[in-house]
Amino acid sequence: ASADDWSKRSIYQLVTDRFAPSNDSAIPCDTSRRTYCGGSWAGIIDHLDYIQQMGFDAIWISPVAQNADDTAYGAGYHGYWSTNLDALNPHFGTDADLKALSAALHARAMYLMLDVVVNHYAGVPTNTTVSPVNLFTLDYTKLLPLGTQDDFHAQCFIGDSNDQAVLEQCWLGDEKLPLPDVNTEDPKVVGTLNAWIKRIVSEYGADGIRIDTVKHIRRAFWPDFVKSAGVFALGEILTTDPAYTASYLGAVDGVFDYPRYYQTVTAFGSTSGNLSALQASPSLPSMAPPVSAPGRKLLTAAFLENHDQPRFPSYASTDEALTRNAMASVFVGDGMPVLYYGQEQGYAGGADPGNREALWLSGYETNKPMVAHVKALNAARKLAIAKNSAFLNTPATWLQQSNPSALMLSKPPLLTLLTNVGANLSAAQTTWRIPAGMYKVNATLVDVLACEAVVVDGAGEDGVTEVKSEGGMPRVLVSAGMLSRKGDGACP
Ligand code: ABC
Ligand code: CA
Repeated sequence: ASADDWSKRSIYQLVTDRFAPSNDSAIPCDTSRRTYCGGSWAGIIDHLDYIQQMGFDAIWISPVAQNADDTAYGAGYHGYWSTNLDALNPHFGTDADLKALSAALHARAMYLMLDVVVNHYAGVPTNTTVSPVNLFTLDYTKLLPLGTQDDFHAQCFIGDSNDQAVLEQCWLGDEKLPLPDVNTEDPKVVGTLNAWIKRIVSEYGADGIRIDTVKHIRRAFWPDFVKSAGVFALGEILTTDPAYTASYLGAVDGVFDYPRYYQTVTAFGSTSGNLSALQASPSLPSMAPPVSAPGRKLLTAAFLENHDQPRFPSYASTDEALTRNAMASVFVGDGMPVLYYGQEQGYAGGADPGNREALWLSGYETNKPMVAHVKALNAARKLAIAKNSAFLNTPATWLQQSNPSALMLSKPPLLTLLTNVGANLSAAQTTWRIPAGMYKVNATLVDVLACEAVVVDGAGEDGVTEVKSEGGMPRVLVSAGMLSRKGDGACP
């Protein structure tokens, strides 16, 4: 599938080992042990209804290659510690299981996104010395299909460097678990990796790929790799800097909007969060493409959580209103929304590995307010895509508010009212002001989260319409006439 196809989708990100075991076996899972808990590809197939009924039409699964099992930091249950790209991770199932998952998704018109790691492998040291020349000895013959020391960059750790050459050619990891950095300058290695991505995409019918550690490989490596994949490629560039993120456009087809992630957490992470930074920061899709990729549109993926960051409620603690606002902002703005599994169940695990809880312990309960919230947000986005052909290509804009804890985001036909006032309204009450002239006086809008009508009365100062928040909750408004009477979609 292409970038355009993907831009209309909502993605559910899951950690394969933690989403569902085969045959629904009730396995305990202690995240602090950093080892396998038993999730599998067959388990995912059994719970596709759960994902689809929330309105998702794509899933992103953990990297599928064989990983290191015994390291100083446990096992590669997350999939990012490859040892052999040509073998599947046997903990997740068989070749037939992965193909069956792909087929089951396609039968539902859902997409499969494979996560791919080519920057590094995991190297379990066979001896460690303090010598600065040769920190440790690794058995490179075990790292396949490469297999020689020349296929890797010389040993050095990135540490906290911002030097681009160091980021690209030194190693992630540490002395206890080095992640040998692939020599992606070597044409033979490049050829092997390009052939590999082409093969796995076609063999498992992937519709797109999520590329790990994009900023750790030279930009010029990526276009041929992406072309070999032949499907949409979404890149992870872990940074707070919008311009740096945008500079990877052309190298990959789309990027995770990490800068916006950080601002969203700052804004909604507490009732005293700074909303103006979020409002003031440039939106990636409205930034000019780099000179290397003239005319290219920057497709982004928006998210509030992922497997590398503490879950949002671990900051916003018990205030569910803050979580609801932050989640809403992901779905109604620019970029494909990505929801990290467990958000819908209110999981609150902190930093990795605490944020990788087993979902089966929740019982996949669908009768929960947070699940309903996710459903309503997906429905609102789908409605917007259907009603306005320009929705996906028109960057969202913030409308000025006088209340410092209120935000208003316009991305027609959606008008979203956000607040970080929190659930405790005794502290303050949030009122949003819809400017005069945006809608006709007497027009009826519907908040598709609460399924409540809001009449544009123009009765406030300068003809504004004042809308109040209930319990610090966000509102997503559309014209009443857009809602279907058939009971499908938003506010059935
Ligand atoms: C785990 C623990 C570690 C422990 C280690 C042994 O085990 O988290 O505490 O020391 C995989 C596993 C992890 C594992 C790592 C390392 O491997 O999933 O559980 O760590 O063995 C991707 C994947 C990620 C994966 C890898 C490695 C890469 O999404 O799941 O991790 O295959 C860098 C990379 C980024 C990478 C990330 C984990 O590391 O750039 O691609 N993600 C700064 C740097 C970033 C750096 C980040 C690390 O720190 O600029 O380049 O990311 O946290 C500030 C933040 C900073 C932040 C800046 C931009 O903003 O506080 O951390 O970034 O505000
Ligand atoms: Ca590298």
